[in-house]
Amino acid sequence: MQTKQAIVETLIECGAQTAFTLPGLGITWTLDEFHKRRKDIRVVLTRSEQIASIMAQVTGRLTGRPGLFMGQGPFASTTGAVGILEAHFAGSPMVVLTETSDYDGFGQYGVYQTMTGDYGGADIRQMLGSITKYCTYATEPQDAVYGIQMAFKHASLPRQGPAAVILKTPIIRREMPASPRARLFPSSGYFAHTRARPDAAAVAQLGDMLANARFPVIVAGNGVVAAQAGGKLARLADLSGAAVATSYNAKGVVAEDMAYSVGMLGTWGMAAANRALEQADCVIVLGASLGPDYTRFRDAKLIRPGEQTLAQVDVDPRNSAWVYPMDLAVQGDCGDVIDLLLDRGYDEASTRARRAAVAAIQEATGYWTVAQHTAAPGSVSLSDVIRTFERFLQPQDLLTLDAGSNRIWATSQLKIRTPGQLIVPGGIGGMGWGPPAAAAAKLVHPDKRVTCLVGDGGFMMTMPVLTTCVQNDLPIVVVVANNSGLGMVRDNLKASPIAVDYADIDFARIAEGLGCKGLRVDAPGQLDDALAEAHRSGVPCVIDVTVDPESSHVQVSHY
Ligand SMILES: Cc1ncc(C[n+]2csc(CCOP(=O)(O)OP(=O)(O)O)c2C)c(N)n1
Ligand SMILES: [Mg+2]
Repeated sequence: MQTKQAIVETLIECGAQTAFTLPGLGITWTLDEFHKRRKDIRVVLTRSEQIASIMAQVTGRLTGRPGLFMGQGPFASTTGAVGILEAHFAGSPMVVLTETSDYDGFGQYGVYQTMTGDYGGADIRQMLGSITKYCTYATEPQDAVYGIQMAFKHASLPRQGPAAVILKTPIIRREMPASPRARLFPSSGYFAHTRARPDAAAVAQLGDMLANARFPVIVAGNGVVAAQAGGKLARLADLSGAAVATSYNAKGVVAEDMAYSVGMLGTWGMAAANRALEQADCVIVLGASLGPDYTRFRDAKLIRPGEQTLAQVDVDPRNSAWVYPMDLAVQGDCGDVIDLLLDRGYDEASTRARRAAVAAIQEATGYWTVAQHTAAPGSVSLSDVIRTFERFLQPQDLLTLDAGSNRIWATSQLKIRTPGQLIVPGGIGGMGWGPPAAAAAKLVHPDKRVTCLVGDGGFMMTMPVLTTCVQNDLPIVVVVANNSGLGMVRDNLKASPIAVDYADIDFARIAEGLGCKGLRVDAPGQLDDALAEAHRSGVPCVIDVTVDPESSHVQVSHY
């Protein structure tokens, strides 16, 4: 057996169902083996490594199992770094399979494509080593098999993230040794794992904190998403009356139209969430890192060590009491901790008082309304776009976001009524993430309607994903908030705009050329019909929405 066959067998054994790739050199050498096993593992051809890596990351995020990205060394580690880095920051399980591109061992002899780390070349191990949680370099055939097994193991264990296997290219076509001294074993035994249970006494103390506080606020993060514990959290909030605020990654982990919800924190979140933290005497952080993006760079008014009672739960003890000192830090899976918290009683009178406090905050901050902004004739405002989404989104929908002003209008104004419906680039927030994310979401959930909201800038980066959607029958709908430029940067530059304006582009016509349906919207109210028509069409569709450049994220940023 050649190594390439063992590689494909091992990937299948490790549970990989789909490989996203744009192949080259060593990866090309493996493809005939994928062809033989095409009933057991699907290979999705993308139009760039960037798109492949994002699709793999989102597959990991949505399934909880590593998404697989394969690409040739120089490109997987550069163009493809976008999705890997997002997985690294957002804790998405993902495996990267790549190679050194040194052909039949010419790493020392020249500089074309060489990624071995030899003189004149580049060191892919260093490049990927800094953006993955596990990175191995397989220089022998058996290392390739064991490396893949370990990559799936590391990517899957908390805190989940990307793991890379770099193959020294010549081994891919070499024979597997019949009985290597470093013996190989079947994959499944390497995934043996039982979760560490949280300490019952510590959770009892946490329960006392929650029960005895005047106004407790729970901050839910990615850990609640990863533990799929949104439903339990909703029950706990119902029972205890605690307000639930979320990080950016966890926006919508509980329905944002519930009485206990105050939405997402931060400058680009909801005023109600920030106000709730200001008023809290107790903050319980569940699986959230408390990163600067949603704590407003440790805003002194929000989380106040010494003044509020603070507790943090995380699967990784290094991530508790990281950004702020805590009164209590509990190691454990958020779902397990919430289970224990649900087991105790909460005083009904204080639950009622807390609910009234949340309602007062919602009322005072205009939680139930979308900010108004009227557009110039012939265009729509981002306020109009978000209002349409409030009407449009049903339980069968998934929505992916991208970057820019359009995203900030969504995170700060749109209430997600179906838990888990929103899929965001909460790691690095790269432009161009939303369209491949939507394509991957449709692959994972073919029964759902999938829509992406993206700016014209972001869409131009990954527009070719639509051709993969056509090829694989993935009828996603992309709503392009087209303000002819990098709106967010333009708004920040204010009076001295430079390097922010694009010429007008007709994305509906481009869509037709790519084999999709294209629609145009240039007046408020038209988007409702366009969304309905696009989703009825059953083919990938682009809705080019002329957005008033005056419609800015500054209008909805909180303090
Ligand atoms: C890949 C990448 N490059 C640069 C940035 C920095 N950035 C954030 S928003 C933005 C402008 C986005 O423009 P567009 O997608 O058209 O959205 P708009 O702000 O116009 O709604 C830029 C350049 C980024 N987030 N990602
Ligand atoms: Mg734009």
